[in-house]
Amino acid sequence: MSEEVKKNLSITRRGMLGATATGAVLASGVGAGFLGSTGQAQAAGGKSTLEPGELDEYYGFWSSGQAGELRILGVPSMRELMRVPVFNRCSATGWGQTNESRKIMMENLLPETKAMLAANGKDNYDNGDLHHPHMSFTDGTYDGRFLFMNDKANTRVARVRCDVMKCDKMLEIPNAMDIHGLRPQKFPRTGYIFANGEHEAPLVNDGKILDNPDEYVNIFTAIDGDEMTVAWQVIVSGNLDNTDCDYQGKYAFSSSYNSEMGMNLAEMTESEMDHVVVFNIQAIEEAIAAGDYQELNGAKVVDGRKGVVGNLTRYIPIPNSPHGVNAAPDKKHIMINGKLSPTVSVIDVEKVDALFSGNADPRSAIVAEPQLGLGPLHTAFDNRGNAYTTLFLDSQVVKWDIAKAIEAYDGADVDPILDKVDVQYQPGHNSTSMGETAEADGKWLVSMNKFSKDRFLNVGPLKPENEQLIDISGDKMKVVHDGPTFAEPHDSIIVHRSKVNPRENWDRNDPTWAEARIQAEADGVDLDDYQDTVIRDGDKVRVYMSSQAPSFALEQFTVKQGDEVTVYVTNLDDIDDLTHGFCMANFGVAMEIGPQATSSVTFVAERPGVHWYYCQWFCHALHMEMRGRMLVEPRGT
Ligand code: K7E
Ligand code: CUA
Repeated sequence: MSEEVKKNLSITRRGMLGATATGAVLASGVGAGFLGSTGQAQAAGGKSTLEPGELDEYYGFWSSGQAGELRILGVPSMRELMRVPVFNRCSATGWGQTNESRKIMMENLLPETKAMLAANGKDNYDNGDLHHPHMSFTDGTYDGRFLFMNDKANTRVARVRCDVMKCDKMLEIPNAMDIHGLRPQKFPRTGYIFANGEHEAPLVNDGKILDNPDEYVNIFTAIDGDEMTVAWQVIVSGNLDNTDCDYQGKYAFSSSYNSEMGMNLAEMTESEMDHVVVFNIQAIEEAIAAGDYQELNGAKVVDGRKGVVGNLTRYIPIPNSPHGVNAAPDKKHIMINGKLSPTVSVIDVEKVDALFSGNADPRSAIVAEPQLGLGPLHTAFDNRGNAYTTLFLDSQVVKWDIAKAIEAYDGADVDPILDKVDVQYQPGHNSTSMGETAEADGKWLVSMNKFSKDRFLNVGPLKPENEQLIDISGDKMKVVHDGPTFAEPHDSIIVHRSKVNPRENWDRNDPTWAEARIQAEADGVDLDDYQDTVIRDGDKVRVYMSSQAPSFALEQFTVKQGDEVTVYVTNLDDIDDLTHGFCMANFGVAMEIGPQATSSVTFVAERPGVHWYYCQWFCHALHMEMRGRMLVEPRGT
C-alpha cells in the first residue's frame, strides 16, 4: 500500500473513531456525573437498571468454576463487561495459544506434571476450575493491584494484573492436592496468598499407599503474592475447604469438612464435630527462619498436625462439615459456616491469642453460634453490624445481627435473625459491595444460586445458574434482579470503581512480550516501529509485522512446507479500543493484539498453498480488507 493511501485511510480511521471516542467520553461523563451527584440515593433506593450509557458504581469480579475464566461484571446492572481467560483456552484472544500466554501457563508446571502431560500428547492443561477470585489488599481494603484465584482442578493459583486485566502469573502448587479455598492477606498488605489443598493424600504420594489414612495429610500453602512463589507450607490433619484471615495479620483460618480423614461419604460425615484450623503466621515464619522445616519438592514445609507440640496451629472444634470462612468488616469476628449444621460459629480473633499462649479450651474462641436455617454455606456483611448467610437447603438468604447473636450465646433471650428472603434456587456464595473489606458499604448483595430451574426460557437439559441482586440498604432485603449465568460462578467480589483504574492502551515497555523483544533485537528488528521483516533461520521462520488499521505491514510472505513459523504482530495503533486480531485460516491459529501490544504465535506450516490471514477483531470500516497471504511452497521446491 502506498504511503499516501495509508495516510488517507489512517485519517479516515481517526475521523471515524474520533466521533466514537467523543461519544464515549460524553457517555462516561454523563454516567459519572449522574452517579456522582445522585448515585448514593439511587443505590439506597435500589435502582439496579442503568440507562444506556450510564456506568456502574462497582466492578464485580466473578469466578466461573469449571469454565476456568475470570469474569468482570458491572454492579448493580449485572451486565457482563469482560471475560479474562485464565485456566481455560480462549478462541477470541488466543489465550493458551500465543507464545506469551503459553509461557505464563507453563513456566511453573512441576516436572512430573510435564511428564504426565507429554504422555497424554499435551504440553499444557486445557481446563481449570476457578472458584475464588480475590483482590490484593493494603491496610484492610482493596488496593487495585492484582486479583488472585485458585484452580481446584489442577492445583494452581493464578494472578491477574488489574492495570490490563490479563493473567500474568500462574503457579502449580507442589505437595498439595487440588487448591480450593484462597484469600489474600489483608494486613498490612498482600503479602501472602493463603491457599487450601482440598483433598488429602499420602505425603509421599508414590502409589504405594492407598488404604492407610494415618499416612494421608493435607497441605496449607502461603504464596508470596509479589513473587508468585511458594513461601511456606503447613501439613495439617483433616482436609481443608475454605479459608480467610484476620485484619491484624496474625492468623489464617481454614475449615475442614473431613476431620475424620474418611475416604467415602459415610466415613467423612461420621463425627459430630469437625474443626477449623488456625494458622499462627508469626510462629510459622519463625519456624521457617530457624530452619525448623523439611524441604519437599522445593517448598519449605512445617508440621502443624493435631497433636504435634508447638505453636504453629490450633484446631477449634466446629459442628459437622463447616464450609465458608468469612472475616467480618468489624475486624474482630470470623464466621465459620456450618453446612451440615444449621449454625454459623463466630470466632472472636481477640480470643485466639489465648489458644496459643496458654492452655485455653479451643472452643473458648467461639463467641456465638446462632441457628440460622438449613445449609449455611457462606456469609457476607454490611457496615451496620449485620451478616447475610446463604442457606443452600432452604433456598434463602438470612440476615442476622452479629451483636445479638453474641448476646444470645451468652444466654440473653434475643433472636439475632432479622429477615429472610427466598432466592431461586440453592445459593452457594454471596457477596456484598466492598463486604470483604473494612470498607463494607451495605448497599448490594449478590446471591450466587446453583440452580435456575424455571426462572428462564428453557434452553435444554443444561440450564443456566441464577445470580440475584438484592438491595440490602433497607431493613428488609429485596431481590431486584435475576441474572442467568453459565457455569459456574462460585464466588465474586464487589469492588467500588474508585479502587480500580485500568489502562486504556498497553505500555510498549510491558514485560508481557519481553521474550519477543529479545528475539527481535537479535534479528535486528525494532519492535516499536513499522515492521515487515521475514527472517529465515534454518527451518525456523520469524515473521515480524506491525499492524495499523486497516492493514498489516506485510501483505504476503513465503515459507516452505514443514517450516516452524513464528508470527509477531505489533499493533501500532494508539487509539483507545482499537484491538486487532491475527487469524491464519485453516491452521487453527488466532490471537488478539491490543492497542500498543505485541503478540506472537508459532505453528508448523504443514499445508502447501496460498493461505489467507486476516484481522479477526473488528477494527475499521475496512476491517474485512485487513488481510494478507502466506504462500507455503511444497517440500523439495
Ligand atoms: Cu462454597 Cu468452591 Cu467457594 Cu463453591 S465453594 S459454593
Ligand atoms: Cu484490524 Cu480488524
